[in-house]
Amino acid sequence: MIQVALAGNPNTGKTSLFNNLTGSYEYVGNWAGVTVEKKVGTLKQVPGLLIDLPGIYSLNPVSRDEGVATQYLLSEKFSAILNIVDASQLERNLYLTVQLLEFEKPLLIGLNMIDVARNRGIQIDYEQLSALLGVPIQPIVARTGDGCSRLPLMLQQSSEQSAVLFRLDYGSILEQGINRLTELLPTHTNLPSKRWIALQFFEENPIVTDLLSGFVNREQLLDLRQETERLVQEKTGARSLHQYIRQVRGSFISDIVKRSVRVTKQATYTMTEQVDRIVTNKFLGIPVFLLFMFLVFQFTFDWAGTPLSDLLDAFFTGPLAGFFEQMLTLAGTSGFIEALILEGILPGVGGVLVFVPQIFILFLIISFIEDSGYMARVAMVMDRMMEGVGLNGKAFIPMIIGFGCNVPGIMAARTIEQPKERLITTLLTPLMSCSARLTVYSLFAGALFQTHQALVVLSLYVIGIVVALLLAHLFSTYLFKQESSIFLVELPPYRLPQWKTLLRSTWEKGKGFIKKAGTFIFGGSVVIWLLGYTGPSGLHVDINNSFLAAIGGLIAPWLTPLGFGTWQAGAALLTGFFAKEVVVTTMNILYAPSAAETLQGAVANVYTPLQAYSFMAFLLLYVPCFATLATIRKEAASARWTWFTVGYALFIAYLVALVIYQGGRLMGFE
Ligand SMILES: Nc1nc2c(ncn2[C@@H]2O[C@H](COP(=O)(O)OP(=O)(O)OP(=O)(O)O)[C@@H](O)[C@H]2O)c(=O)[nH]1
Ligand SMILES: [Mg+2]
Repeated sequence: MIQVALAGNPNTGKTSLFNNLTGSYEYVGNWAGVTVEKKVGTLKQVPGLLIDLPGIYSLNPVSRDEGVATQYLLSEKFSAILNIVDASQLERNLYLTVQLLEFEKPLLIGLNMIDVARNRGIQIDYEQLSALLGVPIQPIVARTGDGCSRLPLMLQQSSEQSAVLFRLDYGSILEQGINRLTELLPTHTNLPSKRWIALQFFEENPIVTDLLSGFVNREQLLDLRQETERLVQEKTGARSLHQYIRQVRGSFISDIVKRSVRVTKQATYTMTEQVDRIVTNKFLGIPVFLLFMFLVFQFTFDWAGTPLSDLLDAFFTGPLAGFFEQMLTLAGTSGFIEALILEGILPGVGGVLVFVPQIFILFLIISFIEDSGYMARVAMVMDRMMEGVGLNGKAFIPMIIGFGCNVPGIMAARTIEQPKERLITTLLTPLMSCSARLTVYSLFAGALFQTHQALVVLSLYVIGIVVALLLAHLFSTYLFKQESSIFLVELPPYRLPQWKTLLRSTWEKGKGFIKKAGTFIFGGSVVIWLLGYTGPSGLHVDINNSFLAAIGGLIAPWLTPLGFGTWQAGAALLTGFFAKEVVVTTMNILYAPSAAETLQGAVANVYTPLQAYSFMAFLLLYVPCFATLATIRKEAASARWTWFTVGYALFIAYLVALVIYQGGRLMGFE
């Protein structure tokens, strides 16, 4: 069985190919840094595993996700490397290829994006290139699958052969240094190529340096590096050893490119350039983004989402409930079971499922942002504002992904280079309004703000962003020592996403929501209903004397200053800790809308618009859900920071809701 590692620069189509060859679906998007963990898949055509890795520019890692790739190559057993190279940016991509060749494992190049290269008039002589590098090359279009079907067999062949010997001449001084270092290395270890290790060490690759200090005296190592660097500087005038090595590789590569590539027409990026002139404009950038978001909500609510959702609701509460009622009567079930199903499970699960249209529309639009190339632009546009608060534009990418679900958002923070900025982003991404919270907004906005739904919801998203930025400023000033920041984001060319990819990506995000409804929310409905049905005084009590009322009543007084000091609100918020949609489930069971009335009607009777807005703001900011906290715990590797998140979130939520409600009353709203 073969085991092949996929390696290549970011955003070159590795995951697209992985999905194609393994039949799985992993996250694909048009910006650098989509994949942040290694993913293993089973090859369809030949027995073997394919391992998708985060994209890297070099084996010398800068950020945490890049470290994953280098670490994998160093510590895992695999039979070959499949190096994905972007044909439209050959010269830059080959820099990594050279380092992979030096690694001396069987290597195969998948030359991807040849469709893009062709459009730009880039003609590559594959055979010549393959001969110059000494490895097989297969041209492919990973997005459509063209040329990909030959890869598995080629991989199998490569895996059986030994690696070709690749020797780039680094000049006598460095070669001497390399020899001296390799002599220091023990012979019987499962280390990769010694030459590779030596070169990476001279380049100051931290992972390799750590690895080496397990075998060789650290001081001896550093002395050797210093001496070699000094000699190289004297002889060549290079600034550093690192720069010198880059230079040698660079001139080798440009020579190869000169001999195998012909550009037949002048590059024209007119479409991308014209769009960028507006979208990334210094003054227009942020307004354009806000307008885009506004249209998103207009679409999600007024134009498509809510009408569809109303239809679903009518179906659930009408024909479906009727059908269940008849079936239960026919089966002659007890009153208890009947109540459990008709007043607990059906409204509990159905009440959340009716929001499927809104959520899927939102996911469709997020997928569009991801796959079109707009994502990196938003990061760039936001960079100046983010820098003002001690982060950089890249931190905005996790936040946008967080609009879908906070969990992948937090994972995306791995691509941020500075540890401090990464941690702050991890801690603040939960303030982004995720799709689960959208169900609650839909409920309240539909009940109390019918004419301005999109605007009200947009304002909540903006509150989340603004609070996150303010806190980022606070945290980076008072909690962490300052570190200098670099902002490197690549602007990929815009690509019109394919429908197939978009729908697939939407479904992959949305299916979790449906699954949750069938499992977690289903179970939650049963528990919540039981807690509302039973009480300290016995079975089947009035709901106001139930356990649920007792539990909710404990925190209700605390909520009174915020405008929603009822036990129902208290109970709903408590259950929301498990998943934010469960708030809707709880309300559906608690307010038990009758046939003549919808839940929205019931809510409109209990809340004023001001109270509703305060409630939504509180729900947006208070404790992250359980899954999000677990992710923070893992990514920040600290229980303390996890508790810190719970603490600051509760505090800020209380403060903001208080200001909204009390301020609103002072201004004469009710
Ligand atoms: N035109 C064209 N687009 C492609 C091709 N292969 C991939 N893409 C697109 O390129 C973008 C990046 O694809 P991914 O598969 O996510 O790239 P990746 O190498 O896994 O990226 P990272 O995980 O960030 O390192 C997506 O928008 C793909 O649809 C191709 O052959 N031609
Ligand atoms: Mg990827």
